Amino acid sequence: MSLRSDTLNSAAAGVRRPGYDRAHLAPGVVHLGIGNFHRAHQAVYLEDLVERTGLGLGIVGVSLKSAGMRDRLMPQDGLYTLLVRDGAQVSARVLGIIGRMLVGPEDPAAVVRQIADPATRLVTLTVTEKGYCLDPATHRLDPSHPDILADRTVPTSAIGYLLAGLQARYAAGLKPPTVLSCDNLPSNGATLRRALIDGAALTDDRFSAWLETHLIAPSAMVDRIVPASTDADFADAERLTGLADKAAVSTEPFSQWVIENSLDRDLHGLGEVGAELVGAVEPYENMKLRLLNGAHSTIAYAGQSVGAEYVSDAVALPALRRFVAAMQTEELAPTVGHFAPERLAEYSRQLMVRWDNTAVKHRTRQIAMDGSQKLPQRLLKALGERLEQGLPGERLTYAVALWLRHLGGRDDAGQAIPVNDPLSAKLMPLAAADRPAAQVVDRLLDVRAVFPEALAARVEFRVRLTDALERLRAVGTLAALDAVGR
Ligand code: CS2
Repeated sequence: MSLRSDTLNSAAAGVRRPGYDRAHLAPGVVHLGIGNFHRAHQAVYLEDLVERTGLGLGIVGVSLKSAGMRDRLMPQDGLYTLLVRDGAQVSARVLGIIGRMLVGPEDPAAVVRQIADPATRLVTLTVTEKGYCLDPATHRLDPSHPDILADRTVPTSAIGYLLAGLQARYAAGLKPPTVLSCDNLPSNGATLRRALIDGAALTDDRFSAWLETHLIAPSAMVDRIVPASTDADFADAERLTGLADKAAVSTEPFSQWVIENSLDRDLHGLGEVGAELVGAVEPYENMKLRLLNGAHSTIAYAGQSVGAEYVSDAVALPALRRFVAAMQTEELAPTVGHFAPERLAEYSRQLMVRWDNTAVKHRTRQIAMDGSQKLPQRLLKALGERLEQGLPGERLTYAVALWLRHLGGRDDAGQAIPVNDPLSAKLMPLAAADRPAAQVVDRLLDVRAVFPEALAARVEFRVRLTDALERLRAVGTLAALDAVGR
């Protein structure tokens, strides 16, 4: 039997399921970029909020690219199983907060109508770093981005859909909904707001000024490790609930959502279901983007070089584990600020425990994607700050070298590895494994979309980065990392 509204009551006893009447849900939240992360993170908080407050806010999930998620979820009436895995333990819960799904390319106007609908109070986004169509170094909208150009004809990018929906609200004399970025970008709310205002100004100054006055876009830090679903997830969902589920998603026990408290007052209830509402999100973002994501990218590139398929395999390699822990403690934590050193040390320790969770099958290949969009905020900012202050940044330099090596498309054994990056056509030839390291470094550091001028201009950094790349190539990833800082 498959999971559906009319079979839900047959779910195994003890499996938590929607504790509210789904028939009373009305679309109130539009989510752009509906994937596993949204379904294991924001959707859980919203489900809890609805259950607790009776606020009938359902989610309309929007896929901006393919129909896959809709095709799996809608035959199940939007229901899906969330598995929480902690080592050998796994628990299952069925969520029902997603009431509708739209697929952008099939019917762009329907998405625009949904955003424009006065009942839509909140638009959330998980479209990944590249989905914002920004210049990765400056984080300002790139007006020459192919998707932004395509938006002129038909909404294509998340920015394009939002602008079309917001413009319809403007024309109708309505207020905009709150927009809430849930991606790993620094000051993600302010960044999204700026991108929308700049995007509007490309065609209509008055609309842009209206956004400047009315648009509320809180920044938020989101954190939960959510891998792509596997057959084991589908099998476990069925075993635990008694209902077959082709949309099951699995995650870790940890979850965190820190939101700037300018959020819509009705949604303050999120604070009662585990979200933290704070005056300034930036310190939390800094902590997470650097200590978690910066280390994550490092683990991913090193892991890809040595054939470690999952994060838990990679951090089990003593040389890599020591290197990452030392990079967090010695080089990243001191750049975070705001929090007491003990808190940052505890956060880093806790991260290692999360990465050790072998039941969470998080592929290094997945994290290695889109490095050009990730490195600036995850590693380069901290490195630039340290060098600026005359502090050493040797491990961070090695982390950058790991990425350059990755772009060469070969692992330690000389085998081809996949490189998935929107700039790969440009970057891969520059980083080819048979080019001299000094040449790779010179060419890459000239890529202004990734490396800020101030960092690239540091001669000593150039020399050290070249050395690091040479060492990685000469002795292999683990031996090279093991020797750093000893
Ligand atoms: C990861 C993140 O794929 C990646 O780049 O670093 O998705 C990471 O798993 C999340 O930010 C954890 O909250």
